[in-house]
Amino acid sequence: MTKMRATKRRKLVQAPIHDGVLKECWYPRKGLKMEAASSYIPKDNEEKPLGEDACFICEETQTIGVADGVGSWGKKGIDAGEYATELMNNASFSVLEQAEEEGSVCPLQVLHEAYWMTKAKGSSTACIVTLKEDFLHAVNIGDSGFLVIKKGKVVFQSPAMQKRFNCPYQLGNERDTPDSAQEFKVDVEHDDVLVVGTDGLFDNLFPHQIGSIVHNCVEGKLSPKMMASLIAELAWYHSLQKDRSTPYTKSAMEVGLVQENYLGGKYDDVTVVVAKIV
Ligand SMILES: [Mn+2]
Repeated sequence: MTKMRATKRRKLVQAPIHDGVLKECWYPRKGLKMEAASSYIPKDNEEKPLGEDACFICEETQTIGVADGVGSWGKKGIDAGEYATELMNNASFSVLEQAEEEGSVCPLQVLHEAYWMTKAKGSSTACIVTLKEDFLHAVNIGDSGFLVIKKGKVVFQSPAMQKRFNCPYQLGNERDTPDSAQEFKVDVEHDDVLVVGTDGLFDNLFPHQIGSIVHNCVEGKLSPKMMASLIAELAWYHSLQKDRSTPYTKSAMEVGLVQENYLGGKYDDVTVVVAKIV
């Protein structure tokens, strides 16, 4: 991936039209870019070595997507990982097409197009984030999602969309459509960090834990690739533990599914994408 230097120069931009006259003016734009990298740790399964998550990073259009095929399709002999992979392939295709034809990317439109193009059987959660005009524009359906971290503090977290415990909203055959998705617009600045992931991340690490790893990594000047790997490895490690409080067991306790003091992680595929705003 080509790294882009931050630019603090003032740019000539078009001001809004007043009285029908298009005026030009100077004002400071942040000129932000994302430097992104991913890490994926699929569950150990010889029959399904690629797991059920999928993701893409499109540097040209400053867009990231993650998806998590819903595992219960396995009971019907369907590998929902194929749905998630096709959905993300179609999303990356749609992102490039939109950028070329319209000059920018609309995540909700990408999700609609990817959904209609995807023919595999199964269903999947999905989260697509793009950086545009110094804002993150995002769309999310289900329990994948994203965090924005500023100086080690989580300043934004997309909410998980679940119908009930461990049953996310999902795109797919006989399931939900992109009309159920939530849209977000989040202001970002130089040095903020975006973390996008599947529930294998968010069920095993609390947001403040992700924030503090990111903070330490930024202090240590680690690359987005190193940050993504460290976060994914810690989430995976917690997923195997039986004596640790995790978001997964905390939620299970809150809905009364398990007794108090129930501990442990949720063993799952873990996808993490980290983007440094530069
Ligand atoms: Mn998952």
